[in-house]
Amino acid sequence: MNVLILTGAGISAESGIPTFRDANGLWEGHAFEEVATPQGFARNPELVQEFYNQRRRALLNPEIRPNAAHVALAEFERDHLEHGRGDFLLVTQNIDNLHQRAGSQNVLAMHGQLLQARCTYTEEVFDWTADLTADTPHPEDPDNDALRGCLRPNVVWFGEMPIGLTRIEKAATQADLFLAIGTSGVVYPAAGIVAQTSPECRRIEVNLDDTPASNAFDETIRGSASVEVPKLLNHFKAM
Ligand code: BV8
Repeated sequence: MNVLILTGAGISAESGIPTFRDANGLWEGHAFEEVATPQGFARNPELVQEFYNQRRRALLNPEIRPNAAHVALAEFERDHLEHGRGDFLLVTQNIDNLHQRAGSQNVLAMHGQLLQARCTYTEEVFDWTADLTADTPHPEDPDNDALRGCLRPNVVWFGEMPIGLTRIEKAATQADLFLAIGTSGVVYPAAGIVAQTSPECRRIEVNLDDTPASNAFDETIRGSASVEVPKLLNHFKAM
């Protein structure tokens, strides 16, 4: 049984990371065009850098930890691969590192990662936990003032190409089980992955609310990820 998982901000909500579209969502006070587009970054790099600096600092708070849903996914993946039950790929739209910290191995962060920075000249990617500002020196050429401020968050903004689309499409066409967890099904191409699965694939949506993508699923489970995901994965483990 080949398994493909897609997660969104809802899986990290119970870990204390605000989602995008809930009342106190991340975009609160900011139109996404301002803080999550290349145009917004070109218009006001300080605002955008600070938007991500705040989220990076918050993510590094020791209070923010993987929850039972992240842990259950990592345990299911280990068991699935140890018993040679088929392929497993976890695609996340989230830019936090909670899946990786929970022990998931086959994680594809299709919208990039908050704890990485990318050089706008060379595209080189660096692990990054500090603030990014216009004065941030290039980590490999710190004395070169011409390179100061050349690093941006390694995240995919609106209008930019998400990461790993070919790999995702291949996994979707070969999936026997597709779980979408904690995503509002609004942002493409992530929301279109369910339509790339074959008619034989069992598609299940785990989410608090109905979404525009709900009708594309064979089953919808309404509830909190930290409760519903461990329950659902235990059911499949027993199969
Ligand atoms: C692209 C990184 C082209 C940065 C993000 C018109 C129609 C269709 C598409 C478009 C259009 N106009 C423009 C587009 C394309 C656009 C798009 O989809 N726009 C939308 C708004 C209409 N997409 C893009 O631009 C993408 N790129 O298309 O490129 C291209 C193609 C080829 C070559 C070159 C270019 C890029 C999109 C990526 C943008 N970057 N994030 C950052 O994070 O700051 S998107 C951002 O939204 C996050 O990544 C987030 O993951 C994503 C989606 O949000 P969700 O994860 O779903 O979170 P949300 O809050 O919305 O929902 C949470 C859900 O969880 C809710 O349903 C809630 O009920 C539930 N929940 C809450 N708590 C719990 C829970 N569930 C369970 N348990 C709980 N406890």
